Amino acid sequence: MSSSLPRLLVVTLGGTIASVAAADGVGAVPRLGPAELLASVPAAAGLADISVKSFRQYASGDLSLDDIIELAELIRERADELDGFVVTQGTDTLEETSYLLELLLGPIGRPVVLTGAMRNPSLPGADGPANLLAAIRVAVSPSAAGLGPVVVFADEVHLPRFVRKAHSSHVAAFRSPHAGPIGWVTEDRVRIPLAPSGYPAPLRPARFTRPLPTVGITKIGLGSAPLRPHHVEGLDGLIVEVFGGGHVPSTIVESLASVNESIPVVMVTRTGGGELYESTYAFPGSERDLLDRGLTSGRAFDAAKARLLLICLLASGAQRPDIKERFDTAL
Ligand code: DAS
Repeated sequence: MSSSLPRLLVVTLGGTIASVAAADGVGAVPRLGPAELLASVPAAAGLADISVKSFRQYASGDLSLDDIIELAELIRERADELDGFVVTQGTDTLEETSYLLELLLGPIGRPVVLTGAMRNPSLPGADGPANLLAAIRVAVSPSAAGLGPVVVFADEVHLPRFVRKAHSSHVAAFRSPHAGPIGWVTEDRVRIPLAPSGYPAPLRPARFTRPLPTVGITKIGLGSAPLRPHHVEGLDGLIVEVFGGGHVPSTIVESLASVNESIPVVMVTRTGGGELYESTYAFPGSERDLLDRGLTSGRAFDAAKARLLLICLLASGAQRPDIKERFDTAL
């Protein structure tokens, strides 16, 4: 007899949520598969007809862009036969994998929910089971169906374009500067009262140039020296984390402008929040100066997400005006 429950695919990629003590007993390594993760949340069986896929077994820093591109294809291929997807992985790169999935999938009419854990299953107060159960609740909730991928963590629902891992060890490590969480889970109730005003057209990896472009990130600090050619050797694009609303020491402006002549340079604020200015200051090294010299404003993006967006745009063959336009409109 076929079940009337929503059909859900749980895809596991490793991370703390799947980690157990290493062979020598020191530290934890990803080893648990989906069946073991689901065994920690018996209530899930009453919520969905769950199938599983062990996709990767990595610390999340070892996931590649191609891993996530392949995951996006898997989700796209199976979207017709399933009602939702849950992806479990390490938290270190969750803010990036979720955003890459948002860029590649957009809202595909099926919830795609990413989660993980800050404490592995052997630690007191392990948060994996609670996060997994909350993620499953969101993935079977009609309120998530019209959205693109979301991150569910510590009972909050976050949009990938905003979410950041903002603490190295707290269980509530994820925050969304600018927007805050768009929803929450309380007991068995999923509430998503906020939704983005739109999604740009999904990017098509089938059309990406290979190998994928290489985009670096440079953070400007007090007294930073001008960039030299070897700093950008081999790069196809550069993200520069600048002071405040869009400022750098006046001594490095020429070097940034010169790098921007050969590869696109996108600036983002190093403050962790807020959008760059465009017409507030006019001193050498100000946002106005840098924009006049052709640098692209990363608007309110953080460096990690700006890097992913620039990689995808360059891989799609985007030229400078397209890149500027996408950064201007992507949030
Ligand atoms: N920081 C660990 C985690 O939270 C490791 C990883 O990201 O895989 O899962």
